[in-house]
Amino acid sequence: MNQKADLGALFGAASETTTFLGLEACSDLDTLVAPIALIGAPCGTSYRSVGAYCRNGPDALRQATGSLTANIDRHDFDNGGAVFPQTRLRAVDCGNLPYDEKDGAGNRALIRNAVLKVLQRGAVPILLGGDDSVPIPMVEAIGAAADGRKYTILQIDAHIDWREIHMGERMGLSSTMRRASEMPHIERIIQVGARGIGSAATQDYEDAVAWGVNFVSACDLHRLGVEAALGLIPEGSDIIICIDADALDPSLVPGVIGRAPGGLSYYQVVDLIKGAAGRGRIAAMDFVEFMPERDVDGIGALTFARVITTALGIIARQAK
Ligand SMILES: [Mn+2]
Repeated sequence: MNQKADLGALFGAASETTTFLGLEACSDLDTLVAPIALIGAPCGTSYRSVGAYCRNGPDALRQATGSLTANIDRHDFDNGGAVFPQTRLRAVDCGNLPYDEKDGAGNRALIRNAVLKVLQRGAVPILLGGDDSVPIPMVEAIGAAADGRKYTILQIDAHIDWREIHMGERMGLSSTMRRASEMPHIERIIQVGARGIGSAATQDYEDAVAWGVNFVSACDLHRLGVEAALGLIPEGSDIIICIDADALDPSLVPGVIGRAPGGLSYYQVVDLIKGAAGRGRIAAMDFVEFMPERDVDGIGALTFARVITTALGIIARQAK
């Protein structure tokens, strides 16, 4: 039996939470009133060989915030004040979308419709994956709501996700940035953190460069700092930030299917999000590829949930 003392109990929190940070739940997107809406998307378009391997990601990330639910209004040094500086700026948690592992098209429609509703209600959608296929319908929904607006994608990921097709599937997690590049409302893509060997061939990388992607590899980021990436974001941009958990070093987030040494630190990721918000407006974010079954004693859930918490505070501050 585990007799370890629990931080939540020390803070006066219940050890279980059904929503991220114990935030208010919103079960009906048609009545959503909040500046930020979290949506769990356990499955998008999975490859048959591995299935919906991140389906437990959203709930594990919520559970990782259990110890903080009683002190969400305390000073958060990573946000320079309470996570949400005013009660009206609090995010709501819309729970998980239903899914059918064998019905990628159906899952994509559910994700697209949910994100579109959030945007129509004037909130910033925060998608919790699921694998890295779930941003494709999210980015599509932003296009449907774009009204002529153009967007910059800041992708933070160990892998570039530029395969045309993989295992017979065009809408899977290895093709996310190539599919985004084909959407007319995407005018710029900045990809940060690539390293090691992924599913991409050299030709895929060259296709991305030919499209106009700016790459800041993990190696370059460590050598040059986050400004190397932030300097590529024009002032006043509308920004979609796509974060794959494997962008972070596997010593910080072991709970991923493709651990890649040489990854980013917590503060490098935070400084990228803060820096992006300082240059433009964050329109949407996704946090994908967290796989609790591969985590080590909850360390990755803690770190990734902390990145999400900090991001919520950054977005709440731009909603003022
Ligand atoms: Mn990815």
